[in-house]
Amino acid sequence: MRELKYKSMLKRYEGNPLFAPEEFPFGAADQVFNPGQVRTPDGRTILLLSVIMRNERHARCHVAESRDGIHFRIQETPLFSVDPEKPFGKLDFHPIDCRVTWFPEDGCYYIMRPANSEWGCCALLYRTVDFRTAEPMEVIALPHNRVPCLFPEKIGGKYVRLDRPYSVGAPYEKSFANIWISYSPDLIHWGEHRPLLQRGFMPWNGLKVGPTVPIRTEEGWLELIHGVQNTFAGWRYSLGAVLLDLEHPDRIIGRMNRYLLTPETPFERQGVIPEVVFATGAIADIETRELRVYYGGADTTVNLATGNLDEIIEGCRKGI
Ligand code: BMA
Repeated sequence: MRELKYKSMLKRYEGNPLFAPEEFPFGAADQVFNPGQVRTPDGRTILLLSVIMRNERHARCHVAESRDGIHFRIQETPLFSVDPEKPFGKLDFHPIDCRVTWFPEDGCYYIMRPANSEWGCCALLYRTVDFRTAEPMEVIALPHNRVPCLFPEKIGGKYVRLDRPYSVGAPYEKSFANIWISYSPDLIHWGEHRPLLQRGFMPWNGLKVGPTVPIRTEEGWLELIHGVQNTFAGWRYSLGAVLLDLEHPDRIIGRMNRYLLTPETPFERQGVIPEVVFATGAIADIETRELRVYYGGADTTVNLATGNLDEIIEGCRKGI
């Protein structure tokens, strides 16, 4: 591979991709991508892989588990697959892009994810304790909304989430999107919606910005975002970062203008959907200050990039 010219704050793992469809152990897959990600209290890394099998009509989600964050064992039975008989099953024909939040106060993981069907794309909420089964809780966003991300603790006594509702009315390829924040007493009923971050502060996010699961740091909530640029050759997805006030997460206290990661390697530039790096969250080690981002490349592979928390927070604060 040709040497990349610019140093990124996120360093790609030299063994990328971590998951490629050719190596999927349970049949012929075309896409293994966009993983939900979380670290368990006992230090395991859990990924919720978005999987599209060759010649299957619908996607599935398989859980992968690792002790070292590099070598994973994939569970054969999907955590989510399409079954119209299941609760919310008739809304749910494309179970990908899970957002996972470990919520210590409730002693469980919450999974928010898009559910796509002929009814449009709404968002579902699940709860799990073991990633073997997930209990369906509620439909928590109307179409079109595919990106709710839950904060890992209550703030001001309420659950808080970020999401990215679609604009409606524009032609699909021009439909823009911004990040909103909202609150709930019980995870089921959401309100007090407010706009938080607007697209278009740099060309790499000219069309859309969307959230990931926020990470608590001493300096504020570190929030990785995706940004979409509309080019004549199609959409290009990059990753960026903003910092939110710990007690008032509706306040942006820092924002990197540069992207953190943009499609540059063959795994990111070529695949089913070219020019995509896409993350649903990241895993931070507050002690070692390492940030690990498991991200989809070109909607085809799973890759890893690591960075230093302080450097990224500083980047947000300085607005580089
Ligand atoms: C988004 C989502 C992601 C995907 C990205 C690029 O809207 O659908 O699953 O990675 O588009 O195709």
